[in-house]
Amino acid sequence: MAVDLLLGLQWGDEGKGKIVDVLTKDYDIIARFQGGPNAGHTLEFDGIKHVLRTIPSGIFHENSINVIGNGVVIDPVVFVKELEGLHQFGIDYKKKLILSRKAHLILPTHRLLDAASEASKGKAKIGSTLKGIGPTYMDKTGRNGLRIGDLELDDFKERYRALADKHEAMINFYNVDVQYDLEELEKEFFESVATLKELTFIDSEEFLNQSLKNNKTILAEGAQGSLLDIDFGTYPFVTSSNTTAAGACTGLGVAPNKIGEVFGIFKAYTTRVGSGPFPTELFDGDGEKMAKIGNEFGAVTGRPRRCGWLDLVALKYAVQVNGVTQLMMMKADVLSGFKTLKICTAYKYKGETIQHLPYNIEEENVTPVYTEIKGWDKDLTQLDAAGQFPKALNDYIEFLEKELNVPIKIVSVGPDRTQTIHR
Ligand code: 2SA
Ligand code: MG
Repeated sequence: MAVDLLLGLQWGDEGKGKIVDVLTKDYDIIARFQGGPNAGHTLEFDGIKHVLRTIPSGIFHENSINVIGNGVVIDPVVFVKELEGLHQFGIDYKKKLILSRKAHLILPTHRLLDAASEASKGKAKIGSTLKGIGPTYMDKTGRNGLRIGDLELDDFKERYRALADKHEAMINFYNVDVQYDLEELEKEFFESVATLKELTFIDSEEFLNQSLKNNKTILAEGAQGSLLDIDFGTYPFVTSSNTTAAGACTGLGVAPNKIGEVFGIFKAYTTRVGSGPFPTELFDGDGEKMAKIGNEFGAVTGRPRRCGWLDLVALKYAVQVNGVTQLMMMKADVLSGFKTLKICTAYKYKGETIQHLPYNIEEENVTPVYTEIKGWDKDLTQLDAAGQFPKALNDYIEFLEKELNVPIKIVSVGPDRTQTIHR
């Protein structure tokens, strides 16, 4: 058996939560391998909207086991709030949620450090979600971090204190105005830790590899998107983990030859939250229309998302880095009513026309070159089979498939589970 991957190919918010929810019924195990509460996977069904942050989307399915892998960073405070949300919906999460002992902990001071770092950067700030992601991964690679397994040690409190004291000194070093009441934050942290300890902690790489041997099916659920990858994204405007396919190997402890299908999810257009380059960004009525019809506001911070045309240069790059085997195009319905659709098929870069993603994609270096395609008027939200697609939508899909050389197997035409069309 193999581990299938589900990855976002743009800057996050591609709609992974929805697809993982559609796919999970086919898998025994759903695993998260990177990121943490900076993710916000929105699922909608039976008229109710759920936002998951660290917990895998399979939690809503009766029989799936949900694993939080070693590559994830966990904030006990946010995590316990998420558990409370699940409890309200009558979900018995204790039986089907397990955490890797090697996953790192986000401390309250990591969040404060995130805020201090951002404040110190002024206009050059990353636009982070302020969840403490960067500082936690810094402590991981700096070999100072605390892990879920440490919660089982007798001297956890002392270890916590030593690291938190160091963080406080660092916060002071930034010399910016960050207000906080650490005592209050720590009270909340330790209360949440107590609840967290009621869950099952495991050596997840062992569990996952044994499960593969026992013919269990596993889906690894990515968070954020390929262009936010710490190595391959638009550095430094990225997140602090590997969001691409290789991150699933290191974040779960499964070997590359155990990876099966790689499902790549993209929006029919492009969005980005936070700072950083975005060559096809729109500042006109078309961009506003996408934002309004697509309801483009961040699931975590509520920030409005920047919108623009589909960037095929960037998408090809993501397909290549991840080895995508099947594509899923989300939010096709949002593009209904545009007379003409544009697809960026090349960049003008230093006087040349190029078709790959260069080192520098800042506005001053890159001008998108567009191919225009006729739009469609038809409302797609009520459709239930690919046979009902308007011709112009089929043309759009076929153009992308030809350029990307990967089949588009799912087209999403609305937020609900049922608005998912297989091709
Ligand atoms: P951080 O907090 O250190 O990871 O922020 C660094 C940059 O990464 C961006 N970022 C995101 N952008 C879009 N979506 C994100 N999460 C999704 C969501 C979840 C998803 O909110 O719906 O699709 O998996 C996300 N997380 C981080 C952030 O804006 C900074 O630019
Ligand atoms: Mg999202």
